Amino acid sequence: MEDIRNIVILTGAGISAESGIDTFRDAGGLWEQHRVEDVATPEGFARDPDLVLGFYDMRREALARVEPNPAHHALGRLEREWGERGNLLIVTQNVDDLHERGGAKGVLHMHGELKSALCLACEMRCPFDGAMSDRPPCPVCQAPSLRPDVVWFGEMPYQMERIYAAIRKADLFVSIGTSGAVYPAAGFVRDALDCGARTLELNLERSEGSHWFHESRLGPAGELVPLWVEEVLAR
Ligand code: BV8
Repeated sequence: MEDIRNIVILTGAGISAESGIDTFRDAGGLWEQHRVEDVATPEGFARDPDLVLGFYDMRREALARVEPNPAHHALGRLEREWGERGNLLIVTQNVDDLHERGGAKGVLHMHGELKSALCLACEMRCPFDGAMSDRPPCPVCQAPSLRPDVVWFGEMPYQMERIYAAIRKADLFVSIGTSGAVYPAAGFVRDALDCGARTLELNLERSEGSHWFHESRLGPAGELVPLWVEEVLAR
């Protein structure tokens, strides 16, 4: 296999599924319990802020009851041990903190984070845990104007230029636990291909973008990711 120096990894809800966090599109997933339009759009928030704040409070609170799984720990190990061989960037669509709790440090949360708050009054972002439903004051300006610091449909994902710069230099693009249903993340594999990277998918089932991957390995992330990390570190 050709020399691999720069790796970009994209993760989705599937990497946290074995930790007990609902995915979006699997049976019983989050989008079966709530309409996207009602809880993950600016319009939904404007229409019923209590519903949206409660939806994210419930998900934030659930975080305290779950643990990172072997897939999160394996990526933390890969990041620690990849070292001087080249660059490694973990981009996640997930808003949970399981990558960090699994030991990864430089994770790029392109859709924001449950444990971050955005103030609609002063536009500051700050770490946040607890509930927003009771309208706590912004730690910076004290206004009761916090919203979840997550990227809703129709909003621009974070740090896109940094992601594209990493993809342009990537030798290997690995997609883990994502359905390939949401853009712009779902398009990254094509950008990676256009830049000459090898593309690998680790997923429970074939995703919507499977045909863009040189290789797809199907199975639970908790099994596939540690095996893949062993393999890539042993090269
Ligand atoms: C934007 C954050 C532009 C908050 C989320 C028509 C065509 C193309 C695009 C569009 C279109 N109409 C609208 C759009 C744009 C839209 C979009 O893509 N819509 C889709 C539905 C068609 N995208 C946007 O709006 C994005 N913004 O485009 O802005 C712009 C331009 C200029 C100026 C301003 C704006 C913003 C998208 C972000 C939305 N926010 N979430 C929150 O978490 O609540 S999206 C949400 O779904 C998640 O964050 C996640 O990112 C995303 C995808 O979900 P997945 O992570 O893939 O999870 P899913 O359940 O779908 O799949 C799980 C997978 O895991 C499955 O494949 C399953 O098999 C697998 N799995 C399960 N268990 C395991 C497993 N794998 C391994 N092991 C297991 N154990």
